[in-house]
Amino acid sequence: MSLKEPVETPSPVENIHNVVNGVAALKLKSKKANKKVKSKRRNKISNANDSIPYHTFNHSSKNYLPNDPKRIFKSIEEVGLFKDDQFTCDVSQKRKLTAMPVLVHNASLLADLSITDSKALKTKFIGTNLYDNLEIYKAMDDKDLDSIEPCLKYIESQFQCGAWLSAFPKLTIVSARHHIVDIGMSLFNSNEKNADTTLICTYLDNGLLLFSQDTQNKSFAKDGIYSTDPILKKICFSGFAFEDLITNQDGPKSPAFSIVKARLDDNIDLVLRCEMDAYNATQDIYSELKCYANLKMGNPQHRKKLLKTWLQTGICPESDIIIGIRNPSDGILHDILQYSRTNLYRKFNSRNLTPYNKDFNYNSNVAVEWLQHCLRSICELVRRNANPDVDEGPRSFKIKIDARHNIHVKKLHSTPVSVTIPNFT
Ligand SMILES: [Mn+2]
Repeated sequence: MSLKEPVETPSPVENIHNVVNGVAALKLKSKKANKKVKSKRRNKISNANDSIPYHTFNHSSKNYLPNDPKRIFKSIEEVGLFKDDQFTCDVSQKRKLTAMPVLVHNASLLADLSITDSKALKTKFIGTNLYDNLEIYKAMDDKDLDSIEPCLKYIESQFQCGAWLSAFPKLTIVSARHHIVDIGMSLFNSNEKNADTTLICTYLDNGLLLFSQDTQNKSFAKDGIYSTDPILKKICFSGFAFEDLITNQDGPKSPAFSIVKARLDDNIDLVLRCEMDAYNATQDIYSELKCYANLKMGNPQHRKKLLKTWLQTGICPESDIIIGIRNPSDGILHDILQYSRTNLYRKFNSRNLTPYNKDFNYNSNVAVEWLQHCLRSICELVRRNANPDVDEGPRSFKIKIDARHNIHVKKLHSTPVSVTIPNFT
């Protein structure tokens, strides 16, 4: 069953504009030319090359909550690790123990323990003040945050040994994970002031499609650790303090990444850079670490937060989720909760919760369907506008997912200077 949200119709002004143009053209052209104009006009109305309207999005009901929601990708495989400018295809357990922050032993055992047993393991951490010494933490700068260099290193290694095969219309999206998460979350934005999600996509003739941030979008870089609000900043940096508390790392702390190759369908692959918080050596999986105030599922914003975490952990190698619960006013750690992805899903998409009547009830299945729709639409819009037969060199497009969830493409005159073009192509 498909329960649809109201369908957006094209704005009447646009239609009238097209009709007026058409009528003007009809008056001026001979009888023979009329036919051509008419069919051209029809094309323009029904099949604009530069956008994909929201009503083409087919999705399941927002109240459909299966035991296990859909998977995002057909397949996903970890293909490399990256830290301190070093890339390696070695993803063995041994390598992860040196390259990644490693979850402290007690925390790595939480998954298998009863509530009583886990309480004993947690006591060492409970009561820590996560707001102490926050001045030692520093956020990644914009460039590092968005860098796809680790992905390009992997692709280059495949090119060199002849293992990289790609041909139009097949595209390979190359991106930092956060863009994929943001695209997926763009459906659930009814409470946001700037509800447009924008992105720069750069098409290369070898079928790579590089995603990068749109630095013109004013909403970018103003939230979280980039906020100028001191209280908000404190709350965000306490996440770093929680990471430090329950992980160990060889040498100075620097971001560690897992590189994954995923397949959406026969025409779209992805190579993604995922920053990993911790490697759980007991389970041989990763752990995504979060630090939140007490979670209340009656609060829609909390459900949204967990949906985002659930989506994020579906776009990387297998991960569970460990949440530090702190008191927002004094930063004291109260509890540590461990969830598998499935258990997290069952918490915020529980059938026992009163459905939220906006934002698709933060439904995970709909989120997966939306993300797939967006990735396919972006690739389709680029294919329509890239002119693959002409070797034009890299060409960049601005993608916009607007507040009404229509997806638009605009070809840019040149590739922004911030976009790194690989030199092995
Ligand atoms: Mn995290």
